[in-house]
Amino acid sequence: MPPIPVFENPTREFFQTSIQPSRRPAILRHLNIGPCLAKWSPDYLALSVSSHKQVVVHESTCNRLRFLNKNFVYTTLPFCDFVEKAVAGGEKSQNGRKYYYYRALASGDPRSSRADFRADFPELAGDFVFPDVMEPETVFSSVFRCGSADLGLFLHYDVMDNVLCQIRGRKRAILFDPEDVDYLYLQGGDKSLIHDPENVDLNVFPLFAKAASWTCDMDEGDVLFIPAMWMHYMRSIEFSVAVNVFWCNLPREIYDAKDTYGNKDLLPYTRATQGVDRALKQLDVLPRDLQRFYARMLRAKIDKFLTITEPLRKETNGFGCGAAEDCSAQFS
Ligand SMILES: O=C(O)CCC(=O)C(=O)O
Repeated sequence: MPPIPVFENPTREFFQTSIQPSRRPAILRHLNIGPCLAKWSPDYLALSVSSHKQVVVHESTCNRLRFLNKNFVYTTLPFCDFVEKAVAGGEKSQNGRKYYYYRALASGDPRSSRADFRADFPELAGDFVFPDVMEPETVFSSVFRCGSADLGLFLHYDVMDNVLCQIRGRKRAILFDPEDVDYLYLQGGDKSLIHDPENVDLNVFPLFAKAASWTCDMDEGDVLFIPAMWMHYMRSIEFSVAVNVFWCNLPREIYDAKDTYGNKDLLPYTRATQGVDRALKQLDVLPRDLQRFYARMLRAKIDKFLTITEPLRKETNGFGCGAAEDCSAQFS
């Protein structure tokens, strides 16, 4: 398990010239994220946010949320009731154990607008300072997240660079390099069939044994840089509050304009898959055995592409030193 390197109070320049181009995750420690760190107790949150605010949350009797083969329901609650339930989450009650997770959506129509923490939570906006690592004009969305203790959020990727600011409660983060995607059982989208990478049945998912998990336990105040396409699984150790900020690390026109969550695949890939579908359709006129023969020839082209395009990182950790431990020692 490679550890995720830690950087103490990196400047924006260091982040943009060294950490971000490495395309590796990193913990950024002691950045200024504002008074939320001292203020955001469950009571403060419940009392500060308007009692009229309704939120749509994930509710489950299971503490490892699965997106594919869903084991949760969406339920609408007043925000203050949600906080109370999330804090009590997992406690045995008359209705059995229930766990709660909230991923803020835009207060307007979430199908056409993106979450914007300052607009969605005006009462809390002054408490949170965006980490000063990305260019402000590239920010895509900012998402308030809150959930019960010991709750795992399914393994998935996003298509934009992201900083996850952990404000309340410790959290375990487990990430996977996009180079390991062949071992992660994606179902043609951003979610994996493996919902809990801490407990994987290798009889069902044997390739998972080849994937290297990048792990850290985040403390309150830690900011995790999650580069685009790095699969991530998060498990709160305690009642958890976080805000994450997605930004466009590539030119805007590369992204799907209909994306409001930061997880719709990039347009060049969407076009490429349409091209593959068209290419395979060309084979329809052939007998089945020849279709399969030529499909294999097409696959060989992609395999060749993968062998001639070297991975960005090989032996080094991308920060110009040999092992992540050396590097974190150098900068932390
Ligand atoms: O920590 C969480 O609750 C989930 C974080 C996440 O999925 C993200 O920042 O993209």
